[in-house]
Amino acid sequence: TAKERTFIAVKPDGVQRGLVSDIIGRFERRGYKLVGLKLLVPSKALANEHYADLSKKPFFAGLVDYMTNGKAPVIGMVWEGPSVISQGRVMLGATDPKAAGPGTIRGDYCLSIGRNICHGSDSAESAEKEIGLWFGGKGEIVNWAANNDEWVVS
Ligand code: YYY
Ligand code: MG
Repeated sequence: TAKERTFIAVKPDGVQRGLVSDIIGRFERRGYKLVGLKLLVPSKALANEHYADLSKKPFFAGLVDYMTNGKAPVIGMVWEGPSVISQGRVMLGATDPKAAGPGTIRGDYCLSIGRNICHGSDSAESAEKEIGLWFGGKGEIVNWAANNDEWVVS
C-alpha cells in the first residue's frame, strides 16, 4: 500500500564516511516520505535483537561490535511509500557489495560485506519488528501529508 513502511539505517561506516545525506537524498528524490529519523549509538541489547536471526553466524560478534562500539553512530529511519520495503532493498543493493549493481547504494559506495554501510528491512514482518525496536517513544514516528503526494502517487 501507499502507507507501507520500512526501517532503513545508515551504519557507522556510512556515517563516518559522510554518506548520510546521499542515502537520505536517494529515498527523498525517489518520492518516499521520511516519517522517523534518529541518530544513536545502539546498545548491545538493541543490536543483538535487531540481528537476532543471525546470532549463530560466525560474523555475528563482529557485526554487533561494529554497530555498537561508538566509533560512529547509526542513523535510524522509517520511510513510507508504495512498495518501500522491497524497493528499499533494491536501492540498497545486494548484501555483498561485490554483487551489488552500479546505481545501488552498496554498488556505488562500498566494497566489503562487513562494511556495507546501510540496512533495510527484508520483509513486512522484519519491517514491523525493526520499526518497533528502533522507534518506541511517543511521537517518534510522524504521520504527515506531503504537498506533492498527489504528484508522486496516483
Ligand atoms: O539484510 P542484509 O543487511 O542485506 O544482510 P543480512 O543477511 O541480513 O546480514 C546482515 C549483515 O550482516 C549484513 O548487512 C552484513 C553482515 N554480514 C557479514 O558481515 N558477513 C556475511 N557473510 C553476511 C552478512
Ligand atoms: Mg537483513
